[in-house]
Amino acid sequence: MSTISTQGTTHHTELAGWVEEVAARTRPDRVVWVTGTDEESAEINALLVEGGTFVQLAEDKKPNSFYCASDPDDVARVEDRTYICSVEEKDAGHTNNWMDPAQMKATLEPLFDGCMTGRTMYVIPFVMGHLEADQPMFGVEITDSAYVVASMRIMARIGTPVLAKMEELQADYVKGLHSVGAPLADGQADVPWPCNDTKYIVHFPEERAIWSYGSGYGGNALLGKKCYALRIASAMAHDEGWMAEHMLILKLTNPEGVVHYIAAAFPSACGKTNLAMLETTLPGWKAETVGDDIAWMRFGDDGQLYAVNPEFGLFGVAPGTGYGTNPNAMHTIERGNSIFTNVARTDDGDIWWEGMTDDKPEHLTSWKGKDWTPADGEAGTPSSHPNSRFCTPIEQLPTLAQEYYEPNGVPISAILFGGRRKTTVPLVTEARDWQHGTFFGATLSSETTAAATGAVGVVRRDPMAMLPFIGYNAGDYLGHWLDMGKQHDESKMPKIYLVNWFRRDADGGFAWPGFGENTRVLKWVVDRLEGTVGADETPIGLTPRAGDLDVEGLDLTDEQLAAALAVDEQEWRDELPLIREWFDKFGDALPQQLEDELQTLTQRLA
Ligand code: GTP
Ligand code: SPV
Ligand code: MN
Repeated sequence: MSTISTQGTTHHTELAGWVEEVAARTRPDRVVWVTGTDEESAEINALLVEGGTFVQLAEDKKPNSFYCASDPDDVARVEDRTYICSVEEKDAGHTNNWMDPAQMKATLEPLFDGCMTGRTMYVIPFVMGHLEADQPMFGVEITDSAYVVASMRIMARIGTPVLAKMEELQADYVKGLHSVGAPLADGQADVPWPCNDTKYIVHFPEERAIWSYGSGYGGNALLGKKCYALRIASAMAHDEGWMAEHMLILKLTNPEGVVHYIAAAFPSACGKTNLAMLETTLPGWKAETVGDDIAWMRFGDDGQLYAVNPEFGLFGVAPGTGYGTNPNAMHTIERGNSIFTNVARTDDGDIWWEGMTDDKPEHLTSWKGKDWTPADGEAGTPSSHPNSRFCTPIEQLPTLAQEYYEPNGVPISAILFGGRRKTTVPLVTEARDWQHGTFFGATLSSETTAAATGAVGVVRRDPMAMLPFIGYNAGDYLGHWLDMGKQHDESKMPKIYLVNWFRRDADGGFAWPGFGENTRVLKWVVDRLEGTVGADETPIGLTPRAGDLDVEGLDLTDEQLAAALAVDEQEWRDELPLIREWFDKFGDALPQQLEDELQTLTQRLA
């Protein structure tokens, strides 16, 4: 007998009404209330296999794990189709697409009319963060994609226990409505990855609601992640005095046993997951993971900033993840229970992607379903899409810190901002104070990656790595960062650093080995927090003194080290007009303190 329940209902009156209203509009064949049990999950995975969406991997390779290929036109977040529909246009200002909410709904309602015909409508109650939190952060995603159900079960805490708590509290929740936008006529056969050429990823921040149409992919469709935990939550955080940030959370213990929790904001596909599960390369140093993508941070009664990871799974960039670069991610997926999207398949029922192993398999089936050999790779056709992803339970991570389970989170002592810059930005720079650190974040820049559709490798400003995720006015967002420092005891605020693992040397290679060797940069940060090392004053901030960055045992020439660490004043003078141009976008909305910081930087470089 099926454990998939079409008989579900809820004692949460308002939710019952919303589900009914959505079903009346979208007209699915059946409605399923997702319970989150193992039996239900097995049935949904079996349905996905039967429908050709999933291919089950060999049990002895990756138990209970599935391969999936998306439509080739539905492989990443679609930033140009993503909207913040605040009531007032100014409240979405400077960086977001905006449309009047009534006009947007008038545009979307005809698309949603009957859009689930021939399909099952799933109702997924979920909570971001802990169900035991003082104020659990509930959401409900309604979706017509079984792939989304399978992925949401990994990425968030879902199902019956969540719904029970929502009912008990008659709780407020974020409403997430998602459709792939591919209704099926009577007798029409489905395709493995239904989606629509027309895509809309729409947020109504005042209503705390999300409407997503036309895409089945990750950040477009798993509405708990970027749509709720960053865009909607950042708007909540602005109203309520906390922070929702695109940050990993790392627990670092030094050889003396002193623990520091470090958060880091890097744009998409710029190294958060890797740093979050780093294998230290210095004796006696231990790194553990609290989060790899999103941090919700609130002030504790002691005046310190505490961070929780609201997610339950990892949705990581596959290519470049391997035993050499990120063994902990590899051990996590080996335990199974994972979904791999747009990677390649081996002939023996496993998966592979560029960078997983040094040796390339002799034959693969590429993410496009074609025969693939290393010769294709050499000719420039990778086996896996550059934004292919593994989706895996965070509890399988061998380095998961016990504090992941702490509902109030961990006190953050340092925040790193970083991006991909071939030039200009040195390996590590410390901000003089919170305001200067906010300037680091506000001017953060990075070369674009495959995590979003559009050109790759173009330098753009990405404030706090949140450019695609700020759910309100970006000038107000920068002001909120400054306020967080002003309203609290600066001595208890995290120290802020700017880092760059991606600078190139004269030969065009990476100047810094990165990955595990980033331990050395973290050690310098911790030494600074502990007050055991000094720093050089430069025009851009405080940098390591010769000898303070531990490079013992590193295979690095003096030239390479200098290339990684140097503050090149001419490069920074060239950067000034770019920062000016970025700040000019904000007009009067740019906080004066950031204008002051730009003046200070300009004078220091004169
Ligand atoms: P999202 O999940 O999109 O937010 O990405 P992320 O910030 O978590 O990035 P991730 O850690 O998945 O890394 C993205 C890519 O950068 C991968 O291909 C990594 O191999 C590569 N990468 C990560 N850290 C380093 C590093 O220290 N040096 C170099 N050269 N590459 C790195
Ligand atoms: C990102 O792009 O920052 C991701 C992947 O973490 S997605 O969930 O698609 O947003
Ligand atoms: Mn991310």
